Amino acid sequence: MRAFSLWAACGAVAAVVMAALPAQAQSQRSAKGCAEMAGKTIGGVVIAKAALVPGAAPGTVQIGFAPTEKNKMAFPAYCRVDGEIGGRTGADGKHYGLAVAMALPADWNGYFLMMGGGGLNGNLAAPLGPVGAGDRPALARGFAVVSTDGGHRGGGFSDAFTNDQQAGLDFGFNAVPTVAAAGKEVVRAYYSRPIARSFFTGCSTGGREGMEAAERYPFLFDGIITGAPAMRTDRSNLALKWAAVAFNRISPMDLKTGKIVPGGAFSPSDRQLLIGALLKACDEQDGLKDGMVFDVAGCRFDPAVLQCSAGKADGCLSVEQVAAMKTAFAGPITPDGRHVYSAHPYDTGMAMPGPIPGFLLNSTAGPVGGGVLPTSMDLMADEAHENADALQQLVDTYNWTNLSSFYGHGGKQIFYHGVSDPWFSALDTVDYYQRLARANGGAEKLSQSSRLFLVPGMGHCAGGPATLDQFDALSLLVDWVNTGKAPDQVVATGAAFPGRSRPLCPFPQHAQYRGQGDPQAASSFECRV
Ligand SMILES: [Ca+2]
Repeated sequence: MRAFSLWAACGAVAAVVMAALPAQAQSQRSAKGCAEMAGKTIGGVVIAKAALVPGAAPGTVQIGFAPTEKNKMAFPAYCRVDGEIGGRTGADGKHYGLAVAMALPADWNGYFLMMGGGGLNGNLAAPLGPVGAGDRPALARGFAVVSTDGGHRGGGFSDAFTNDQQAGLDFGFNAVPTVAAAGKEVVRAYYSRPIARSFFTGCSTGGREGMEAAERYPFLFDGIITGAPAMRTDRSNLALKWAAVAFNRISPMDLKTGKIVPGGAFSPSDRQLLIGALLKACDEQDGLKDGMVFDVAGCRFDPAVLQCSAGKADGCLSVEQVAAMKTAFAGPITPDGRHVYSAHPYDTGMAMPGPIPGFLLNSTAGPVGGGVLPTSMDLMADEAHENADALQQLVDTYNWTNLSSFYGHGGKQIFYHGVSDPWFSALDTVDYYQRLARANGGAEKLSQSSRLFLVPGMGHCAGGPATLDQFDALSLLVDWVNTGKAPDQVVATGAAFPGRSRPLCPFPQHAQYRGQGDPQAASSFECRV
């Protein structure tokens, strides 16, 4: 309550000050103050460029990877700052340093937001703050936003930068505290006002960075959104290889190339058959046949129900196909029965095509795989190899669960994870969340500081043929931090089902149809175990 009062006071003072200034004067002050930052070093950021960006009408700014993904909200005018922290020539002769981009809106809401990265970083994303924000990116709400490339250039999945010690350390952990501290300094210098609240949002590697912030730098942020965290990529990659081996062993050979057909273990009609059988088994368990499976824990689909009585025919699966599925989805298990990674859930996106295909189509040892299609694996040797990787051990956020300092100052964390994520199993995040509960006073107590929302049908961070992947968790997180009111549900919509909304529910609850009411509307559902 004390924190809420303080913020209310700050907001009131800011409102009075801003009301006293004519709008034009504010804008001119921003324009002048913005350009003046170029060439300065603030908080360790060597600022190369600083210029005012005019406001943008809805539908004019690309905010996602696809050119069609445009902003639905107007963006305010803002000061765009570009700079670098610790620029230097690395051990391999290449340039390294933490590139930083900031958006400082003229009409600031008093909040600071740091964006997490993606892949192996190396890309400098526009500082708009779209993750977990639905169709209202943080900048559109007046947040001061910072993004970083994480310390190296290149992007994608090349790990060549790790040959440089500091670049490896920046990726491993140092980018988050360094850029957060520097970004805060720039914000304070620009507005000459204290920061009321600080937030972090990210998915995948950005999700891992959000976990890192909560675990290692508990006082940096007041609220964190963690999507599909890349919390132990060594183990999740072993799970992908494990599945690839199971599927590749039964995949047909391409007679022209003499190579396995990637993703060929299940024909398009087999895949349809599987999705149909999954829906038959699990769709209606949440009270409504709507092509979505909300009762994830209660879904007891077994692909053996599709097994042919003999051989393989249309309309059923071979013994080998059923066995490969069971092996792959169960995850890697050592000869003595130890689970090296969590199982992957059966879900409606498991056979989806696309840039990140569903888990059923996996054929390589990791997200990229380098074109190698493994058909055998020495799990123990591979695991030992990963255990000897010092950078991997530094990067992983899977083990640490003592968040007493983060929770102690009122820190709140929202996790979300697509149930059809083919790279990182949603059940691995469930496992982490359950360990968090054990380490932080039990499930009930944890739910006052951290909640996990599973997103049925969603692949890695977004997308899926039967998902609602648009949801504004950021508003709920801000409310939670400010008022202590925990989010009881997050309403989701999505392109797969126009006109439909559903509640995403805090684990272990799921959305259940009330038995009456508009089947398209979230209000016809309740969250329950
Ligand atoms: Ca359903």
